Amino acid sequence: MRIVTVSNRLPVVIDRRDDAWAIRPGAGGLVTALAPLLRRWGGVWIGWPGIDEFENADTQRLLAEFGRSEGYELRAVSLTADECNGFYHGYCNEIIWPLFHDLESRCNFVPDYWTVYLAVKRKFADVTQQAIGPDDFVWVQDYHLMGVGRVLRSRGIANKMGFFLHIPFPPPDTFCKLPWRSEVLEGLLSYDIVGFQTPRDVENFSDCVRKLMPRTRRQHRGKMLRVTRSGRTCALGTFPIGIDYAEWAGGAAVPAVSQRVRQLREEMQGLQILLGIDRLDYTKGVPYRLKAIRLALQRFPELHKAITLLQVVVPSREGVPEYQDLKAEIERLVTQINGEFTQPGWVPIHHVFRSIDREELLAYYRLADVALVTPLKDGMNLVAKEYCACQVDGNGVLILSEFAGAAEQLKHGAVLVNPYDLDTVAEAIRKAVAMTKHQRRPAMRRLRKVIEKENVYWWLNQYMRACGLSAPGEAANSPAKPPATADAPPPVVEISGL
Ligand code: GDG
Repeated sequence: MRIVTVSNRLPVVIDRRDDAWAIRPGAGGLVTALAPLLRRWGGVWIGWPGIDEFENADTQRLLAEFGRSEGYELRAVSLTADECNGFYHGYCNEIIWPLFHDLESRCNFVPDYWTVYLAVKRKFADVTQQAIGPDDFVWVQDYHLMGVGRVLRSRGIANKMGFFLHIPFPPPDTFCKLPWRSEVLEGLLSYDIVGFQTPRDVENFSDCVRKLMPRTRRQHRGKMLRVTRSGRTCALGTFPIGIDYAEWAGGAAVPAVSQRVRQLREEMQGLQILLGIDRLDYTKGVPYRLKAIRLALQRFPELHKAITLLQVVVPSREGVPEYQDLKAEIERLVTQINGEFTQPGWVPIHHVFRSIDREELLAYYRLADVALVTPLKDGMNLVAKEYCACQVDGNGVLILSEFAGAAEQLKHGAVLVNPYDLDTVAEAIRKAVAMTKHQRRPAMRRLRKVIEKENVYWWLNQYMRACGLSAPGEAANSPAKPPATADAPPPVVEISGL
């Protein structure tokens, strides 16, 4: 048996360097988690390579070479520019992404997007069908490809198939606005197992099934909910994705990062540092966060010259007008707030609009006295977990949105807030800044313990066990690879929602 994983993007970045095509491994939680599994079990990763010209001989050769050196095979799905537009930019980013984050007013329900999606999911199914043997386990990742399993079933493929949704699943009132709601539900029920980030998502999915498919049987077995329809059973379960804790904690403690933290501390002249790290996306709640900072500075003058917000926004989907508007709104708010409160020698907000390299990210995480992770809705939010893992000195405070999936695991230890409630967020900031080391340390210790135990390998093992596929010789919570150091070559910044 091999694992055949299917995701929108292949776990590599292919680009032109000095007039020649080059391939590099992608970074990010999914690659870190799945690559060792594929290496150990042998497997195939199927996805779009991220470029249109991939069919040229050079890039085909690069994919083959990369596969040989990594120990698993890469198979590319070729998409035309029109397909990328209708499927990825349209169906995925203008419909499913906002809808599943409860932001239906941002949806653009263009019928053609669905038509293109149907063609694209058939392409993914074609490549998958060619790649699998009768015993292989097919594991499809995330919202882009919910319907691939159903296409395969319709072609008589009987392999064990699983799906994992990285983003939230919305409640019925929201989900039912989707013109193709029944097709999407039926698509998901074609898998043997569907994994969600939180119990909230399983409950929402189950409520949608109850509402739209009343003749479906639902039955709890252990931690799983089994849904049976037309003789086929699909098991639903909660599998909160984790991070490679050892890698983050180890990376934050290497001498180069410690040195950078000392340097930044000197530059920040004793200020408490509040940190925000977000992809440019309206779900991440950056404008609300900035308004909460403004309110905190208006209400609590003792915060002046005592705190500074270091807000990193990573460019994403930059060609899309809505994202340009969001960028402009963030810039306007930062300018207004800095204009209102800056004094000689003190700026309340440092705004970084670019992606930062891993060593700098590790230093920011370790440096920050308070992390502000306040998405309006989020499947999990790995930034919250990475921040805590990097708090090797144990003095940080995590302010976390109750609407992030991570809140379920981190509610004991984090300061939970409703990101829309500016009063409460402003008050949480004041309290967090005033907390003593004695108050901070036990809470951070608790958070780190959960994140260390329920790490990305734990996530993988839980999922595999639920599929009846425990990895041979698996070490429950540990990677099958040496920990990376901050001296490793800079990884590519790849964020799954991009
Ligand atoms: C989706 C779901 C779910 C960010 N800035 C930089 C940088 N990053 C890295 C972080 C982190 C990742 O990007 C962001 O992950 P999130 O989980 O916060 O968010 P999404 O991209 O929306 O991911 C989410 C996730 O899937 C996994 O299931 O948690 O809910 O939306 O890893 O470290 N990395 C570097 N420089 C940056 O400037 N190097």
